[in-house]
Amino acid sequence: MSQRTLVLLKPDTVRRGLVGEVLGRFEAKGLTIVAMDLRTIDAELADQHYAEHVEKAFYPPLRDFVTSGPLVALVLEGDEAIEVVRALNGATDGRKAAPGTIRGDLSLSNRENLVHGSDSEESAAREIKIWFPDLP
Ligand code: RTP
Ligand code: MG
Repeated sequence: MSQRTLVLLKPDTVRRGLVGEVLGRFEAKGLTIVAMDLRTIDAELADQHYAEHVEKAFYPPLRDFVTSGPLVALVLEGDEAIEVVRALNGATDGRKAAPGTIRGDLSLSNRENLVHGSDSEESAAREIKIWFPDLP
């Protein structure tokens, strides 16, 4: 079933010059870019995006990180795109993520883990509306 998912190439991806590398993996997999934008977000948008995490202890440093510089927000589309993107991203903690995944190959951090991918159809719909309210 074709799905859309919200993906972020977080500020560490941009700072480290890995946008091409990471985006290339999604493109090579066969996913289609249907929206893409480089932007620096404020705390309000971070709080909206991470609504499920705002009360958690790890959230304040996460908010500082995601607002620390430009990131690339995109919507990817394809068959089972939500699960496929999460598989390509790998486990949350880059130190534990399997080799072959984006985080497993390129991140050594539990916070600065390069990418975000929506975790369900409900999350994808909610997040796409937050980041790309005008996308048809
Ligand atoms: P994401 O939402 O970014 O795709 O990542 P995820 O589902 O694998 O992980 P999630 O549990 O949703 O956590 C969101 C982001 O918060 C940072 N994090 N820091 N204990 C910590 O310090 C901690 N745990 C999570 C990561 O940047 C994670 O991607
Ligand atoms: Mg998550």
